[in-house]
Amino acid sequence: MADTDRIEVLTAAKLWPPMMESLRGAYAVHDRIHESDPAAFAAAAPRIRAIAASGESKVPRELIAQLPRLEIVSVFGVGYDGVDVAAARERGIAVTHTPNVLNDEVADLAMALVLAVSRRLVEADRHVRSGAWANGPMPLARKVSGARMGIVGLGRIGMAIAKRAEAFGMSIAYTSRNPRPEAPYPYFASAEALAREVDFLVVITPGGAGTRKLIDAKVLAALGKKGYLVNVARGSVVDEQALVAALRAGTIAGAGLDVFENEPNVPNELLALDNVVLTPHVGSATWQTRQAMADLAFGNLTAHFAGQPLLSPVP
Ligand code: 8YV
Repeated sequence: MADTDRIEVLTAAKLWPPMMESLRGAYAVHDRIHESDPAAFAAAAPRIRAIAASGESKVPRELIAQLPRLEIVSVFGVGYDGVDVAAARERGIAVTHTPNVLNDEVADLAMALVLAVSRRLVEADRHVRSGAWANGPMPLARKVSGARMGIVGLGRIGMAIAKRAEAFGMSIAYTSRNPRPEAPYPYFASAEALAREVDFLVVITPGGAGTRKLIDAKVLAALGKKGYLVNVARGSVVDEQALVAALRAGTIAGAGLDVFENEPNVPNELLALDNVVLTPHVGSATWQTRQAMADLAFGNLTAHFAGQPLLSPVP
């Protein structure tokens, strides 16, 4: 039962336990009762003043409408495509996220997936463990150093990926909604035009309606049978059906995927393919980075309820 002297907070995700502990230390926390316990939610809703969400959370207009005292949605994650920001703004509800603190981590994972899929690391591990090595060597891999990388979405994380790719002697080009004059890389107006010119297409653009299925069959065809796709953004940005078809037909060479359309469900066709490396949305998942994200997400709530400026409101 909530202690009503305390500010009441609803969580909209299964949050990282240390983050949960911080929240419980400072607030009366209702853990996802809107999903699990309609009666408890109906009773608490008039008192709830904050939502603590994750990058994958859904905070739709309908949920916001049920919370008359809601003041802030604090997202534990940089992506906030699941939050109806327009609905929040209409009511003057603040929305915050955790930019910057995870740039390095997600960029590291993007490079790890580039290397893993092209150098066939997961297949190679299986080759050793299964004893297949005794029967012969692995098929050859694809060289990464000096290859051409195309980045879809040259924001903060995209720039961190570019910096790493430069250290591998890769050439870099990008597409994004608008060119970034300060970026020293060639700009392409579309993902399709970019895909035609690169060996690795790395997707790190925000999710949401504006980028839904941006990477479609045409873009994959342009990437070509020697090209690799890496997605560390949102599953919604890639047409997963088209990707499965391209991988099965050999229209592209392979894919490294950290995100999927309907997490945690991954299409069986993907599970069956050797030319893909799959990770379970772990872009920011290290102790160090999750702690930094928790500090920032919690810090935004603290600042708000202390009447101080927010640390990292969404743009
Ligand atoms: C998640 C993410 O927030 O930052 C994002 O946008 O997708 C991730 O960092 C994280 O998995 C917490 O759920």
